[in-house]
Amino acid sequence: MADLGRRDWARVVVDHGRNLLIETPTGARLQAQTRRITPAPVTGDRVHFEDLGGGQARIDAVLPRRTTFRRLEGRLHNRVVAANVDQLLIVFAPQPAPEPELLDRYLIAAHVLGLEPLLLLNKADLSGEHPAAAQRVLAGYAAIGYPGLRISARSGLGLSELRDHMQGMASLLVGQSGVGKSALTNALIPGALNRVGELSTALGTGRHTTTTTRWHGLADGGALLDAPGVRDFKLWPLSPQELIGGFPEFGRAEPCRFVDCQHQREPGCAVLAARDAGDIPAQRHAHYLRLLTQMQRTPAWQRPG
Ligand SMILES: Nc1nc2c(ncn2[C@@H]2O[C@H](COP(=O)(O)OP(=O)(O)O)[C@@H](O)[C@H]2O)c(=O)[nH]1
Ligand SMILES: [Mg+2]
Ligand SMILES: [Zn+2]
Repeated sequence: MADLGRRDWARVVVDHGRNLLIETPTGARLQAQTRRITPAPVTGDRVHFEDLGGGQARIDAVLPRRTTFRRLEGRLHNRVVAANVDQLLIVFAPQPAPEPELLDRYLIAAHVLGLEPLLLLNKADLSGEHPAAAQRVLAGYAAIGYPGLRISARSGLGLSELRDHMQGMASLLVGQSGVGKSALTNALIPGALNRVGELSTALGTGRHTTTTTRWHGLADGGALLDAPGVRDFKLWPLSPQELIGGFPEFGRAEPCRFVDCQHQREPGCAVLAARDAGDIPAQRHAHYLRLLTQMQRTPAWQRPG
């Protein structure tokens, strides 16, 4: 039997479908084509490759993934956009105004996919009314138990603390457009975007550079991944139990009368009682109900592969 462990492996740092850029443990970067293999390699994957010379390589296999990050595309297509991510850095800002429901969807995804969530309130250098509202959003999540940091890509506030949180981890930046993900990538890794931009141009697929996820390796073995161009983030079909797991404050309410309670309008529901008492944020429960209804309307309510 072939000893796969002794063949060359590399990290996928940019993927454009079947055209990829891979980086070997010694830092060499190669343009790679992939065979028709399953799963198709994505950014963050560790792959086995054959060096074809002249900076070209062919990917033969994808090593087992520790984790994946996905999103729903279209109605049912569950697309893996990055592999081997440890932590989700969920960025929001005073401007554009926070979308708590989007933040909730990212937090649910982190729970279901086994990623550590860290909320980042960027642009904390700004002052005034909008920043106060954003600060309340961060405080609300802190009360539920979600960790968060106030940072500024512009002034550098909080970035050393953020670096501590990133130590040795592969961290994926997510969040709505305009919150400062690119600015943050450049603040944490000066020149990172230019470097990858040049490499992507070399791939001859420059037009994709704004939509693909990129892996920026860090000296301590960790990495920062940014996924520019994602306008929205939709969850794939989840079971009620998976959804509920994304609301840890529900689990802290007293047990409900029915063990399989979905906290909609069941009698003896402790979650509804806690919401009415103000112990569970009404907005979080409303988001939960909306997502539950959406999931139940999905034609094939099944776990996508
Ligand atoms: N005041 C302030 N502006 C910022 C900060 N970070 C980013 N911005 C600005 O916000 C806008 C969007 O930033 P960008 O990095 O492109 O956001 P992205 O769409 O999430 O990648 C730009 O005009 C940035 O200069 C920050 O920490 N403070
Ligand atoms: Mg950007
Ligand atoms: Zn209940």
